[in-house]
Amino acid sequence: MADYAYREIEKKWQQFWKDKQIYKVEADPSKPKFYALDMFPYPSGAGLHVGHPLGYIASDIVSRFKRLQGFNVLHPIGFDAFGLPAEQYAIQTGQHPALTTEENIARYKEQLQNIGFSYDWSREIRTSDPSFYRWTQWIFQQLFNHYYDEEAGKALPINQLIQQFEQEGNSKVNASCDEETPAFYAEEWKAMSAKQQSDMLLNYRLTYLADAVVNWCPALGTVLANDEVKDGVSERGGFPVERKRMRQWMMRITAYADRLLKGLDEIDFPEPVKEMQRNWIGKSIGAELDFSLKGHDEKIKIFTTRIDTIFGATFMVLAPEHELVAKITTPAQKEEVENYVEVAANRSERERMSNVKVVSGVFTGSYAINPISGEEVPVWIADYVLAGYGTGAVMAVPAHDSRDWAFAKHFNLPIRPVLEGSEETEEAFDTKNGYIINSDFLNGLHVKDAIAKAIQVAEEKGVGQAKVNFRMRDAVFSRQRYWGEPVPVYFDEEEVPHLLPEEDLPLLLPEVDQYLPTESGEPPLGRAENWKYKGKYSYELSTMPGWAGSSWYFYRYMDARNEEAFASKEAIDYWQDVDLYIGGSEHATGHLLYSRFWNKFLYDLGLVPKDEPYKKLINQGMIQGRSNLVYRLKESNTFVSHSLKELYDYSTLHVDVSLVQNDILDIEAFRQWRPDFVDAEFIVEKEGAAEGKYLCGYEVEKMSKRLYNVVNPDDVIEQYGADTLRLYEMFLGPLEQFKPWNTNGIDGVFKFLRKLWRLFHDEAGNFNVTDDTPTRVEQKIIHATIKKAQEDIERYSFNTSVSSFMICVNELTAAKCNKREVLEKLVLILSPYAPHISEELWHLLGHQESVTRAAYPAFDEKYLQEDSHEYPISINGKMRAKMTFSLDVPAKEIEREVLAAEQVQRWTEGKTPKKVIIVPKKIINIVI
Ligand code: ANZ
Repeated sequence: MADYAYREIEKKWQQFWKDKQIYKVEADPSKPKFYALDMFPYPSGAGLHVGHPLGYIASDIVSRFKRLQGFNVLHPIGFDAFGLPAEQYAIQTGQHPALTTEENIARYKEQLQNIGFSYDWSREIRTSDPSFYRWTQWIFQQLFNHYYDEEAGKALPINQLIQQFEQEGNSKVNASCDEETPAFYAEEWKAMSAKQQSDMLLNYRLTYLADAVVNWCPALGTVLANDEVKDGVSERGGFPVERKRMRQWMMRITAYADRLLKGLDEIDFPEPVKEMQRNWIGKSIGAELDFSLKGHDEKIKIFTTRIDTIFGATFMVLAPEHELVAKITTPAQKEEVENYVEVAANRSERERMSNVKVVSGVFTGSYAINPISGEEVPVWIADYVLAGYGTGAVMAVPAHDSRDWAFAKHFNLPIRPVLEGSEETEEAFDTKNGYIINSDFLNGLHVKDAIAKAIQVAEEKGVGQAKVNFRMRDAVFSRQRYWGEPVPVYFDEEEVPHLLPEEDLPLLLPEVDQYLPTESGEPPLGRAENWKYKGKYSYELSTMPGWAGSSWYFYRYMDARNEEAFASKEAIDYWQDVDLYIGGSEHATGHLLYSRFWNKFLYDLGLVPKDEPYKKLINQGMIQGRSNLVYRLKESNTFVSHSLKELYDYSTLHVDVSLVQNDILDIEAFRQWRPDFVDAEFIVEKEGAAEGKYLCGYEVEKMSKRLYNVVNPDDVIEQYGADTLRLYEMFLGPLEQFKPWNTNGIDGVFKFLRKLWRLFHDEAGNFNVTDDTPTRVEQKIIHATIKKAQEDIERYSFNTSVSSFMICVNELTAAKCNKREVLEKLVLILSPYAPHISEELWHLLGHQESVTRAAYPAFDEKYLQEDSHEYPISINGKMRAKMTFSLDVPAKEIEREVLAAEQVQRWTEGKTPKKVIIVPKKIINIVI
């Protein structure tokens, strides 16, 4: 083989790996394990672009490196195969989403295989496969069958709770449950009907049915989770989202809020992801206080983080949705209040929170009584108070809260400062670090002590207590869509939900005639004919959300074909957890919170060994597109080149990047591109390097079909090979950074591989490697590179490794080194990055086994040591000279030679120095 024939080489070894099942892995207790996981892709119709494999390449490098280091590496891939796009396509074309999904997966697989990933394909999973979603349904059932016991600090079987209800009611139960859950005695429990008992238990189950205000997206015909809604529109498709009250399956993730928060301290996640999760969970420590109402029996419960400011509470505000609003509104205020409530109902929480500058609200006509000071204060409603947070009611302290301040100013309500130094301020004085004034028994106390004191008094009076609040809400789990996991539940005549017996799982997704809601507004599953449990009971008609399967999929890879369990105990005991997880930062609060929650639940049940599923997370940055632009003269079909465009009146168009090389447009290809360009004319460059050519402009933006800047990895592989693609993606810059796909540098990487190839071949192209002993210089080159490459991988710095490989090959080329001892090591350390060429060279070097089965070479410090050092010589603190000494020269000898040297004597002028200090391998100091 004369030249570096990457096409043949890559095809050959991909086939070899497949035939020999090189990447198949089994649990092997004699070896340490390493689990490297990629966030599995949703197989979209567009296929992969060069941005998608970035993280996959990085995790593949780590996997290959760990294998060479003797680890047993689990490195699987699969497909997050349920989802909206396939279903939208089904609605438009009638094609079954399963078919679309199958086609898309086939394309993804081919593209992934072309890149030479070391995946164990025998463990491939698809969340839409009944053998997989059977276990998603099974986990759902376990959630239904458990409640969260605060005392035990973990999930326990619901049967234990039922027993307790039977024996002593729920007064001693300390469990996560709906706030409105009433207290009852054992007798009352026993007297309840089956339906009543079922409803009561729903207040405790970890997955439950409830009426919830949800994000309803009419265009998609479904409910969306908070993290699927961005700025009031659906994340997918950008359709408007409304607030609506609906009966939904919910996940009681709030039961795990505290553990989800604490767990963050133990895992190695990027700080921004941790911060986003902390904010999402939103733990806030404060107090609840009951204000009684003048003329009513009901009390208003408020949540405050600043009970120390209780003497500054000059009015109260309820959320417009608060249940007491209708009751306490006086006849005179009724009309105004009702109008206000109606308008507020149509504004999303986000809008209400972000639009704080527009102050609005209405007085209810009622007064409440401050339970600590006894003062009477007016009760208002305003939409800056959210129904879903805390208790949906606040005591307003305008002197110290900016929203309350704005409200008081607008409606001319009293403002009473209760913190030292706040009397004169022209805005809310918001500090947690000061002393209390104007507050009776709290006067003179520091905020912290005042909080403690006020809580103590409230408790003594029986009007309040300390309270921890979380911003996080329980997660809506229903989707009114077709292409998702069916919920394994049926309803009896009294609408009591029952789980399907385990032996009836999986509950298969039924066939329907159309993927649309029914006439009566039921989800698409309502169209399935004769779809009843035992021929008579209705199934749940909503399906699970996209995050169901991805909340536990990483366990399935451990034992992907098991039919008895989601994975065997042995497999889970061996693989334990994910050592390295690589994926996009867009999953920071969705998938990464939900899967941590499910994991903690499985941990509570003793089914998995670790409380946290992922040890380390890396977010790969996005590869942006580098778009090319052409400039068309207004109302003509003439295009003007980039540097001349300012002389004309033009409009800018995106041109497909495949028609452009190094920003030079292929004019003929452009004319063929679209019919209206067939007779396009061009005003070309008049001078410079691009003289006579049409020079395009460029812009860095999101990679997208619409902008014609999508680069398909298949094309890059065709032109340069997969090894070049892999190296190049890493070479682009640090893994976590956003960076444009700029093909201008790819030639350099390709040339590097050809140069590497030539190290092993003579001029005539014959393989030519000798068994001669390497020189010290050659040893130093290779050992320094081994050291650097290993350290780089260990800190996930892949771009710097690639440059050190380049330097190494340049230096070995300059040294004309073709020695086996050196080149073998080079092949090994390069093999995680460029596995195909490495496998080829490894075999050319005479090995029969795959390079992936070899061992990572150790670097030997002895070659890295310098044998001499150039000492700077400082005389009375000034750098005066430099002298080089071999490292084996004793200090006494160095001193003698230095003092005798002419360049030193010039400064010592014959005097005997007071001191000579020699810091080995650093510096020589002389003091005269
Ligand atoms: C009195 C007070 C005085 C407050 C003061 C703040 C400053 P975080 O930290 O986010 O939990 N609040 C309570 N429930 C609310 C709701 N449903 N909608 C809007 N605001 C609500 O904030 C808790 C604080 O936010 C509470 O403490 C309450 O105002 C307000 F100088 O009570 B505070």
